[in-house]
Amino acid sequence: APAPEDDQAARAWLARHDASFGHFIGGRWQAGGEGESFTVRAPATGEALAQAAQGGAADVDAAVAAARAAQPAWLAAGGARRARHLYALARMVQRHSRLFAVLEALDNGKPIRETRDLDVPLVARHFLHHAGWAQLQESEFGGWAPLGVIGQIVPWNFPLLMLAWKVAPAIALGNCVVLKPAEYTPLTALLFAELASQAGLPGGVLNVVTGDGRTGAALVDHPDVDKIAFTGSTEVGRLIRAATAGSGKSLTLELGGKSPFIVFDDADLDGAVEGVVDAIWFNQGLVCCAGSRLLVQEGVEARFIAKLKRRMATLRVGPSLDKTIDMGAIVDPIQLARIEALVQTGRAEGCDVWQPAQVALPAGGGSYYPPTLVTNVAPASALSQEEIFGPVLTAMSFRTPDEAVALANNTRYGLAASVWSETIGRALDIAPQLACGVVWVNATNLFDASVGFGGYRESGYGREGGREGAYEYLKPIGWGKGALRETA
Ligand code: TXE
Repeated sequence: APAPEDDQAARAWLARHDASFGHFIGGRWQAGGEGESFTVRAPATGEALAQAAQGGAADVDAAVAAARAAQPAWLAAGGARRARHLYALARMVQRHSRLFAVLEALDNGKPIRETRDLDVPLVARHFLHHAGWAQLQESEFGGWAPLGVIGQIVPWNFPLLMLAWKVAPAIALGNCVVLKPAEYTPLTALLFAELASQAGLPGGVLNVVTGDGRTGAALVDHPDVDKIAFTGSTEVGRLIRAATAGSGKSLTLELGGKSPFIVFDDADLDGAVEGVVDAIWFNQGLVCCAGSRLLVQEGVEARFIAKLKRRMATLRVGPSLDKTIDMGAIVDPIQLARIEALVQTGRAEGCDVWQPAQVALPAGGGSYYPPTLVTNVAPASALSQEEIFGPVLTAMSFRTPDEAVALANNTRYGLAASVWSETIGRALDIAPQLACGVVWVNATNLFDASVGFGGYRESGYGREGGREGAYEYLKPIGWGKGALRETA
């Protein structure tokens, strides 16, 4: 077997900090005010990687104050100078890409191939893209001002990439940020903040406070935060919406999904099988827009399912630093238990659950779940309706395009969809009938910093990326107020 990816640099970084981290506030490390901490583990083995500080109200307050203090000068620096900082951040990520990729794989459990080839390059791309918007801010958004101090709460499935999606547009347009990474995966955000500071980002522009939902709630409730941008579960999104109602804070929510993957009888079936692999077994299915509901046209259903099962049997599940694996570990035993419980519910409801006998799970203390196909699922059943957030695909068939649309839209979510057909007219006819923010045709899980991403219905609202995403961090300048310097 090939040697696993070398993790020496990541281990050295952890050792340099004695595997113990405070918050990164105002351009420097600060011990957590209340002394409480939590253990960060490697999902691949269960090994303890580090202790991180459980942020309390005082830590959040210090971070918000640092962001507030830094914001006038950051805005006054102007778009061209901010662009230079964002270019420097992109170059910093590229220069340390291996360290970021290894640390992310260790902390999250996802395959190193994915962090190396997708997460980290996309992070750099986000800073490069938004450097462009900073450069154009005065000409393109002349009537708009930044919001001020932004609280950003991100999940554990793409820790560093979600940082980039949120931090890049916010700071490009003259805001300052307090970011709270997810408690399972705080390490790459801390590394990013430290290296950003070394790359010349002024203190207070980006502050990182670690901790669990209590820390997130303190950030949401802080009176001097102008906007909350959240990615995570629909349940927590609902709490945050209630908590910010009437507060005057802006809010964007990127929440769960149950995205359909629709295969017509004239699709390139082999291509569509590879599409399914990318849709639901990429990142172990821990993807908000995962194509978790397969809808296949009746005439090709049996053939397609047979091909899919053959392909599933070749998937390799293993530890994140093994370069040959297709799927890594589930981020935490709690999330693994959630997946197991939902599949168990499916069994109890009479669904057929299939897992390839050929796929072995690594022994030891890691959290693993095999690629799973569920058939014989009723449209109203839990497995059809609930976000499983794991490597579990449910499959159903349809007869007509109208039936495909009805099944696809039969969910409380509305994030993404994927349509497979060799008849482009048919695909383009279906796409606008799907109630979701993104539709891919003969493709899936494609992201770019220039394209607004976000959902409808219980998948949340607001867009991230591109021009639409930029407006989420701006407000129209009131009558009689000065130009971009209004909030300074
Ligand atoms: O998410 P949470 P969890 C879904 C997925 C998963 C389920 C639960 O279905 O099974 O959510 O995962 C912070 N105020 N997704 O419990 O709790 C938390 O600390 C403010 C979909 O891990 O939503 C973390 O930083 N913040 C998803 C972030 O919210 C709070 C990605 C997300 O965690 C908070 C993750 C509170 N009251 C899970 N409570 C996606 N759409 O990509 C928690 N947090």
